[in-house]
Amino acid sequence: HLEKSYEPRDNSCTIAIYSNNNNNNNNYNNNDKSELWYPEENDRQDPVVMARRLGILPGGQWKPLNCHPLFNVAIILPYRNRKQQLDIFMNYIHPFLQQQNLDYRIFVIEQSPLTEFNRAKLFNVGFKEATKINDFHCFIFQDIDLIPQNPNNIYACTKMPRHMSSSVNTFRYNLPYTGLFGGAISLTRKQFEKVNGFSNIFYGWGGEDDDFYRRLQSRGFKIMRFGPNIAQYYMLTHKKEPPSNSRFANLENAAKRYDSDGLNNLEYTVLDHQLRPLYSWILADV
Ligand code: NGS
Repeated sequence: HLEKSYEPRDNSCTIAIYSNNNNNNNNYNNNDKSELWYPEENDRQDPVVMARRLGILPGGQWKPLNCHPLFNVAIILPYRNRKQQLDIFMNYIHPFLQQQNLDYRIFVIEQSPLTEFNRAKLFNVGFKEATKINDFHCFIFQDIDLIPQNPNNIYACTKMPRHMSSSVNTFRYNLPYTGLFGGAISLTRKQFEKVNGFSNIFYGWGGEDDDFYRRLQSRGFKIMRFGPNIAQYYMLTHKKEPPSNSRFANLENAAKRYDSDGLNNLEYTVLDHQLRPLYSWILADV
C-alpha cells in the first residue's frame, strides 16, 4: 500500500524487510525483540562527524546514490527546549532512514519563546517551508521524543494517512484509543492539503491531534496502521506537560473550523534559519 514518489526503474532501490517479519506473522510477539532498537540516553555523536561519516548533506538531506530511491520524504519535527532529546533522536533517525533507502530531509521547526507551545501550527509551518524548498511527496509529522524501534516501520506514505506510532512502550505497546492520531503520522502532500493541514488554535498541550483525526474523518479518509510489532516506538522520558484548559472547547467547535482554520489562514514569521549538519533549522514566531 505504499505510495511511490518516483517512477520505478531498473535500478530502483529495494526496501529491506528484516528477519523478525519474514514469517508473515503479524501477531505481536512480545518476546521477539531481536530487531528492536533501544536508545541510550547518552547516545550522541558530534553532528559534523556524524554527517561526514553518513554522507548527510547540510540541512539534514540524504538520498541513496547506488540506486534510484522510490520515496521522497520531508520529516517535520516541532521543537523547543529539548536539546538532549533532539541529539538522541538525530543519532538514531539518520541511520534508520538510510537503511530504508529514502530520499529524505529533516526539518526542525523551533517555536520562539513567550507564546505557549503550538505543536500543530509548527507542523503547518514546517509543511509550508518544506514545500517552498522542494516538491516533497510525503510528509512525516512527529515528536522528537519518539524513537522508531523496528526498521520495517517505513518512513514513507501509504494510500491512506497512517498513524505510525500505535505501539509505544509507555502505553505498554498498546493503542490507548482508536482515534489516537498523535506521536508520529505520515500523509502525502495531497492528503495534507485536502484537510487544510492542522488547526492553528491549539496552544498548550493536548487535543490538536484529535482535531486532526476528525478533519481526516470529515474528508472521508480512513486511517491505517501497521501491525503493532512494526509500529513500535520507544519514548524518551520527560516531565509531562500540564494539559491546556482550552482544548475541549476547541474540539467542540472543531467541525466549524475545518475550512477556515489551517493551511489557508496560517500566519507566522520566520525569525531565523540555518542548514545545520543533521537538519534544517527554522525558528518561527507563531
Ligand atoms: C489525549 C489528548 C491527545 C493526546 C493523547 C495521548 O487525551 O492530544 O491524550 O497523550 N487529547 C486531549 O487532551 C483532548 S499521551 O498520553 O501520549 O501524552 O495525544
